[in-house]
Order: sequence, then C-alpha cells, then structure tokens
Amino acid sequence: MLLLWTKFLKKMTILKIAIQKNGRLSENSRELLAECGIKFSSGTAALKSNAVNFPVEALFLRDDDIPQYVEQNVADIGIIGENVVYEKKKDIKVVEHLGFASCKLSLAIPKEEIYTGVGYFMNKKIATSYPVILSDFLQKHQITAEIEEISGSVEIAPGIGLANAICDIVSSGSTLLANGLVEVETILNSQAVIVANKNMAPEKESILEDLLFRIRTVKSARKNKYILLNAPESSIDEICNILPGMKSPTVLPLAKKGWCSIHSVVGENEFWERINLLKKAGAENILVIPIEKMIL
Ligand code: PRT
Ligand code: ZN
Repeated sequence: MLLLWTKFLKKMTILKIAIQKNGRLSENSRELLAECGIKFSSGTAALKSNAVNFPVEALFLRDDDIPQYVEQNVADIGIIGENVVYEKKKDIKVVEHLGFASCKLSLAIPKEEIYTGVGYFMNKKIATSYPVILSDFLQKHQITAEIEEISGSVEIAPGIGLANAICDIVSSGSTLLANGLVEVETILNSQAVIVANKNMAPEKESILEDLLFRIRTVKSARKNKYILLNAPESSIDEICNILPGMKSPTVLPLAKKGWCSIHSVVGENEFWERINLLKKAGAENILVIPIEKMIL
C-alpha cells in the first residue's frame, strides 16, 4: 500500500511546506498538520517527509531560512512568526494567521532609567536580532541610534555594557524582568502565519486551498466549545439569547415535565461570562465539551 502511494506521489503535484525543525514553532506546526488529518511517513529526525494521505511534503528547516526558500520556490509555503516575515522582507505573501506563538517585538530599557518617549533612543546604542525592523521603526520616528546586531541572549546586552537598550521578542515578560529591563515600546505584535510563494502553479494553489480549509476548520473548533444544559421551559427565550449558537440552539424536551435540554456552541473567549449568565437564567447540569472539528 505504502509502495503504491510512493509511486503515485512521484507523478502527482505535491505542495512543499517548510516548518521549523526545532524550536517554539515546531510542535504547534506539527500538531496543526496532525489535527488536519495529515500523517507523515518519517519521524522527527528526518529533514523532509512525505505525507501518506495528503499531497504535501514537509521540509524541516531553521525558521530564518524559510522566507528565502519560499521566495525561491524551494518550498511553496511555510509556517513562521510574523516577526521573521517582516525582518526578512522577502517577496512572499501571508495567507493565514494561525493563532499560536503569540509575542511582541519590543524596545526595553534598564528599569532605573526615566523613559521620555521614543526620543529617549536618540544617539543610544540598541542591541537586537531584528536590525531591519528596528531600523524601519527608528527611521519612521526620525531617531538616529546605533544598532548592535547580536544573534541571541539580547537581554543581557545592557547589563554587560554592550548597549543602552534592547529590541527583542517579549512573551511573558519574565526574561526582561530577570535582566532588570522594562518594556517601553511595542514595535509589532506577532503570531505564527502561513506564508506562500506568490507564483504558485494552479494545481498547487488548489492543494493550498484544501489545506487552508482544513486549517480553518481546526481553528474554529479550537476557538469554540459545545455546551449542553438543562433548563426550565420558561427560561428558553432568555437562554437562547445568551447562547445564540451557529444558527440557533437546539432545544429538546426532557422526560421531566416542564424541562428541556439546550445545546449550543460558545466561543472560548466569552465562555466564563456566559456560564454565569446561564446560571442566573436557571440553567442546571451544564456540560462543556471540546469540539474536534467545526465546518462552517
Ligand atoms: O533555530 P531556529 O532559528 O529555527 O529558531 P529560533 O531560535 O530563531 O526561534 P525560536 O524557536 O526561539 O522562536 C520561533 C518563533 O517563536 C519566533 O520567531 C517568534 O515568532 C515566536 N516566539 C513566541 C518567540 C517567543 N514567543 C519568545 N518568547 N520567540 C522567542 N522568544 C524568546 C525571546 O527571544 C526572549 O529571549 O523568549 C524570550 C522572552 O520570553 P519571555 O516569555 O520571558 O518574555
Ligand atoms: Zn531563527
């Protein structure tokens, strides 16, 4: 069976997707493809792997190289952080936001400094791994500053006298705190995205559309919960207003006279707020269940 599929793959159009080999994006990227029902033939050690049930091939690379490979058609699409898209400035397009690896690219200074606004950075030395984004930001604000490009452990730079300030990725903020720094400007908000080559063949575009459909289905399911509850019939209208659902909630009679069961879908973000309103409206035995796939 696998041999037949391998022979078939050689003839058919394959979409090549570049994902990070090791790092903050790799697990989520692999998980997303797995939730889209795509299974790969090799384990995590391989540098490329064909899917056994979908026309894609995964290439496992360093995230910094992905924009260039997508531009050069070595890969058709890739999963990277928006920060890398803007830093590398390659001729590629963002086709989907994925909602994971959220972070900010920010400017931070020693906490004992008094911050006076962006003018603070005039004639200062700023350490960063993002010289392109930083220099665009400084230019936009007409600030002349020296950029010290370093590839890692940027937060240590002010403490060892290498720079006055830093421009780096911030997520929880604990690395800044541990190094006596405070965030003063957010340059950009970032999350993982799918980037694509701008001149893909129509057959590849069509595979990408299928893949994006699956990804959107997985994303909608992650953002929502299925909710079931029991309520007195007199509360149906009020509860339906609290839980509008996709079209409208399902209302089923219970064996107990005067009671019904109401089923609906609620967004992850508004979930707690809605639960309190439902309890106030008389809902009981509320069950909240994760949704595996959601096709809109
Ligand atoms: O080896 P390779 O080049 O592939 O990976 P990498 O080391 O360049 O990147 P990696 O795996 O560290 O991050 C990949 C992407 O994840 C980044 O490009 C961002 O889009 C995103 N991301 C999300 C982060 C973070 N959160 C993050 N916290 N990237 C880096 N950090 C680092 C940051 O540099 C800083 O040192 O974590 C520290 C700050 O974290 P907090 O939580 O203390 O604020
Ligand atoms: Zn990298």
